Amino acid sequence: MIGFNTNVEYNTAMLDVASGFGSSDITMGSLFASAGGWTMLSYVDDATGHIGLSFFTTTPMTGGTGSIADVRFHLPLNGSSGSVGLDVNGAAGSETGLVYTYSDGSIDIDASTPSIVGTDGNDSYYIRRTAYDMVEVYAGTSASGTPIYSALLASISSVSFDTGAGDDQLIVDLANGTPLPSAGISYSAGIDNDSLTLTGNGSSNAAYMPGASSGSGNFAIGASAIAFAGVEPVSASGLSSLVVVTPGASDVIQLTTPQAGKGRVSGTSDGAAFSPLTFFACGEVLLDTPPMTEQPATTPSPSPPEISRPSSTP
Ligand SMILES: [Ca+2]
Ligand SMILES: [Ca+2]
Repeated sequence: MIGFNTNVEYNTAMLDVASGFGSSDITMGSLFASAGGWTMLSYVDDATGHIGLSFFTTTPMTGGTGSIADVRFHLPLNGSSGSVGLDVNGAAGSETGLVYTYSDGSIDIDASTPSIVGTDGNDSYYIRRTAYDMVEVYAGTSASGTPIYSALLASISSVSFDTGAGDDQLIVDLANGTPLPSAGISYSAGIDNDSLTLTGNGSSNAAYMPGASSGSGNFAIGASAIAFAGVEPVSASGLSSLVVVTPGASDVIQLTTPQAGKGRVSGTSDGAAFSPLTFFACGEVLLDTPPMTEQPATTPSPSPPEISRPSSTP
């Protein structure tokens, strides 16, 4: 029997690991997994910041490179940027001819780019700016309960949502102003039927810019944007001005009224379908189908909104 024990001590103010025996955050690393024959036991005490790892095998391995265990650290909500040390230790010396040494490590944390990762099920996230210029993210469809994430808007550069499989939704509330940091919001919605909803208080201007590949694009608000991928229905309401900018040179656009007071833009641009946009309660809606030789005229659209599009073609 060949075996050894390793401990990793970490700072619980800056890192989280799922607690208990066989923690879901600890997996056998590539070296031992590929060598075969190794057994790994793990125990995490997240209250004190202790990871205990035991490895043993009955079959000597010939050698190789890679990890022996992979630990998935999480940042606590509202964690701060900085470097946090990892104290790696274990029994001194060697066992059964196995020679090993330990060295400490560290993790550099960049808290300015928070990433919210969803599940394989249906996830809903709601993001808003507060009256005190904080960004708050809630799990759900409104600002109810405790935020799962919050930070000063000025202290972050971007927010990412990676929602994976399932019918996911992201609601961006502009009621207190834009919650978009300088580098914007990234929304990677994964497979299944995912939605993006923008709600304003009548004062924001926004531009819906579907990308060349279906389900992708940008929703620009002010100098920043929501970059999305894998999104099917998009909806926007309560905007002062909404511009739809198609990516290609040849568009086939349908304008429909799915229900009273709501408009819907769908169609293809250069033959590729773009995610349909449903809109309502917008001051004006412009359809910008480049290339253009003139600026589009604007049409006030109280309710239901009307669409104006450039009358000239290049
Ligand atoms: Ca999804
Ligand atoms: Ca999901």
